[in-house]
Amino acid sequence: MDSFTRHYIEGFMGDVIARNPGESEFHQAVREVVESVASYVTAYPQLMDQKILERIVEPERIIIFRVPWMDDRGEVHINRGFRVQCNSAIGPYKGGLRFHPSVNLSIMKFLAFEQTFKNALTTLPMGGAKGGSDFNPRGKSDTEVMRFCQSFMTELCRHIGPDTDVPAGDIGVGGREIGYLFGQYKRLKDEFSGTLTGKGLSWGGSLLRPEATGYGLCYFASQMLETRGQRFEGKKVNISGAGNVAQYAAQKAMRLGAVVQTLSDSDGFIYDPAGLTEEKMDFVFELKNIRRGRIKEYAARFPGVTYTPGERPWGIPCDIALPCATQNEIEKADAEKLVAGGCSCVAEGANMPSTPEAIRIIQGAGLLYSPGKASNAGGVATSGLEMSQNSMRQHWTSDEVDQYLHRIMQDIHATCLKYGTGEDGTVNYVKGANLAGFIKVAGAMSDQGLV
Ligand code: NDP
Ligand code: 2IT
Repeated sequence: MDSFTRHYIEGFMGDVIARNPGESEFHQAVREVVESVASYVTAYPQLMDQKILERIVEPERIIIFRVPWMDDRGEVHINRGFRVQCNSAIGPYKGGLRFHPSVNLSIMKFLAFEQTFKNALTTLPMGGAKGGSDFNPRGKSDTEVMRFCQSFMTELCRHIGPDTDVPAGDIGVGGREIGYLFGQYKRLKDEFSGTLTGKGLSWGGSLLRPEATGYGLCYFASQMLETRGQRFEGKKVNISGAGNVAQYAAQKAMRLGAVVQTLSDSDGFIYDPAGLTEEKMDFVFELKNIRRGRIKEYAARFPGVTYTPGERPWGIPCDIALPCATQNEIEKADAEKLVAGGCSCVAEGANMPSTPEAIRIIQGAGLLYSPGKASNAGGVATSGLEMSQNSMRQHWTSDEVDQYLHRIMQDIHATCLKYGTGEDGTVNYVKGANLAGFIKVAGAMSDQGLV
């Protein structure tokens, strides 16, 4: 990189940090994109003149609101709700809702920013947004979750709609929460529309949406492995998380013949050297989605499995790592352990699970590495397919949706190769994903004038 471009990046980041003080996750996400696209931007004077990059890092709209609700004992609680509508250049705002105590403006803005580029990669017409609340669903009853969702939607419904902004799930928001949110939206707006995705199958949901992020991740990782003549079969796979993305990544990897050795939650991880089976997967689905228990119960249920509290699974030697829990869950020391353990591929299911230092180590050691915005895009892509089905008043078969999902993940992979292959033939998936997403969004913004 020449010194002019380096200077441009540091000047740009200095302004972003000054305008958005303390928002470390947002700075991290922006820096990664700016480093990927700076040479392109500085080569096109019209992009500089139109301040496209300066506009992309300023969300179009941010809504922050009070969410009061009452627990089962009659005590009143106040949470904070967010919706960050980052960019609508290529379609209505689209992105998930996260309910987790760590939620703050920085996390919402980084996720909405990442979503903008991810959605551009899907080939479908969707802008980027994210929302959520610092509400902690853990330990809450169904009725408490319902009251919270109803209060949250009472405000959010003013800002969303099938052609405006279409939320979906993310951490802490699954089928149960989407049901309560949809019910309240429909009641307040008197409208049965596709305003949320991840809906139940009998009320407008798409087959395969629950599976889509994890399955899409494995389809993408298969393509990455194929560039080196490898496949999942017989490989040892470490997965973090035990939620929606982790569960279906584990199921697909297992069905592709891999030995899935680990799952985790925020309390610790399980290591099963024999690997997951269909029977063990059924146990995990029931444990996490019905009983809402903790992953340590897996170790108590099956022989030969160990549970390690307070640690992540990256120290167990593996061939493929699929981080599927949360941001910054692979730090420098974790990346060093993965490399030392013989790992040859890291494909991200979560959003920004690797720190910049970790990415440098993983890429520096020559591992295959894909950023979440490319490899986890199957979830939002299938949300896009749910929107299409809702608009057409149709319901596609599982095979039809799976074929679309396969094709979209293949297209995203091909796009990463097109924009990310260096002169020496190595592929930088980060650069490929960021540059391709940026070029699409920037072109649309340029066409639409100064808005
Ligand atoms: P879930 O709520 O279903 O599961 C989240 C899992 O990650 C749980 O096992 C949870 O453990 C763990 N986790 C959450 N926060 C932390 C933390 N701070 N430290 C350690 N573990 C944590 O969420 P999803 O599976 O939907 O989402 C997982 C990741 O995938 C997120 O980064 C999300 O943004 C991303 N993603 C999700 C998509 C989707 O369609 N759902 C699409 C694309 C990306 P615990 O129970 O202890 O909290
Ligand atoms: O991060 C993500 O892509 C999601 N949580 C899914 C968003 C969606 O609209 O399906």
